[in-house]
Amino acid sequence: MITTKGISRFALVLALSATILAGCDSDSPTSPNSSSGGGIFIITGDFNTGSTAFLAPDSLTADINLLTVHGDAVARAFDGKVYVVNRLGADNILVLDQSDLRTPLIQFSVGNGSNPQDIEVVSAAKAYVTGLARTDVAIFNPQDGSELGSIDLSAFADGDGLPELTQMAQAGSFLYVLAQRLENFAPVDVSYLVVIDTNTDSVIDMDANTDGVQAVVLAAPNPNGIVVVGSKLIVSQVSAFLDRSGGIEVFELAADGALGSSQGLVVDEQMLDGDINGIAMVDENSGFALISDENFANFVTPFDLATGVVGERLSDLSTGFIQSMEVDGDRLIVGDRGTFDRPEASGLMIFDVNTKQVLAGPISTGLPPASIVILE
Ligand SMILES: [Ca+2]
Ligand SMILES: [Ca+2]
Repeated sequence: MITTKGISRFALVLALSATILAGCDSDSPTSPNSSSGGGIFIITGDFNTGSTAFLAPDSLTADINLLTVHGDAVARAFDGKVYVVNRLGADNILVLDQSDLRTPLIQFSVGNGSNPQDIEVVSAAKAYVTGLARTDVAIFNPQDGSELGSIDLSAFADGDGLPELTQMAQAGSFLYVLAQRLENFAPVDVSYLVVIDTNTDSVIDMDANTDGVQAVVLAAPNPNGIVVVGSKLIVSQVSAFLDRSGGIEVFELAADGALGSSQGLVVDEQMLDGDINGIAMVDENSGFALISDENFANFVTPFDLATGVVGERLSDLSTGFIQSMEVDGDRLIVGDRGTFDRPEASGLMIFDVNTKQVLAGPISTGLPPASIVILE
């Protein structure tokens, strides 16, 4: 459904884009409502109450308040299903079919108090789950919620006994797990990238010259984003807040997904002019970083890993808290939560990844947007 509002904005954007692109040999301009796939699922919330919303591929108006979820939740999507990770206090995973986002297929516990952080689904009947209060990567069957096994990572814990296992990514048969290693939310010393062989569900030793099984030491501590794209594995690392010593580390990946060498911090927090809170990648070089400054104002900054060049901050954002952003084809979808003075700025902001210009938004999600997933 294209609304009247959508058509007028579409026409305006076409006119603007035509002006911008005049004289250059670029692709046709991106439409604000040209999703590459099955639409966008959004977790919304005000930290007390959580809900969900959906933006259809051909729409600029979201369907809101589809289903009540935990007030602190994130979503992932795999193979036609949406997985809602209900974090501390709920400690469960809710599974939806993307064809019916109002009716859960199953909701299963991942351990009381486990504070789940991420789920990585490798097949219909096998998923890996991390939790801040667990020292292992748990293996669940997301079809019936049964726990199939566990990969012990307690050897990678810091002094408080917990390794703070958070986000994961898969490449080939390899599972990459971030171990933040924090005490009271601050990095202790180094953080790790733990590599797991999903065929054997065992940790791969990344240092053959040292006794025991080692993980990879990240270039800076406190990782908060991991993306596999093309032949690269890319990790954002915030280090300590306000210290400007984090950045974006790039690893080469072999054709089978095995980890190659690190290029170190290709883009750092000095260049980004703030603390990095996450990344979204367009391709293996071009991406966007979520940045907060010394006043906790939030920004989105484009970068290029091939050249190391950091671009101008995107305009039209409120400077309010941004928890999530994702690339959808030629569009960047940013979840702007608005500011205290401008709560009406809350919603999805849509940008053209090539021109960096705003295409549409804010598109209201009911409660402010907290976690965005692109459906295939
Ligand atoms: Ca710890
Ligand atoms: Ca920092």
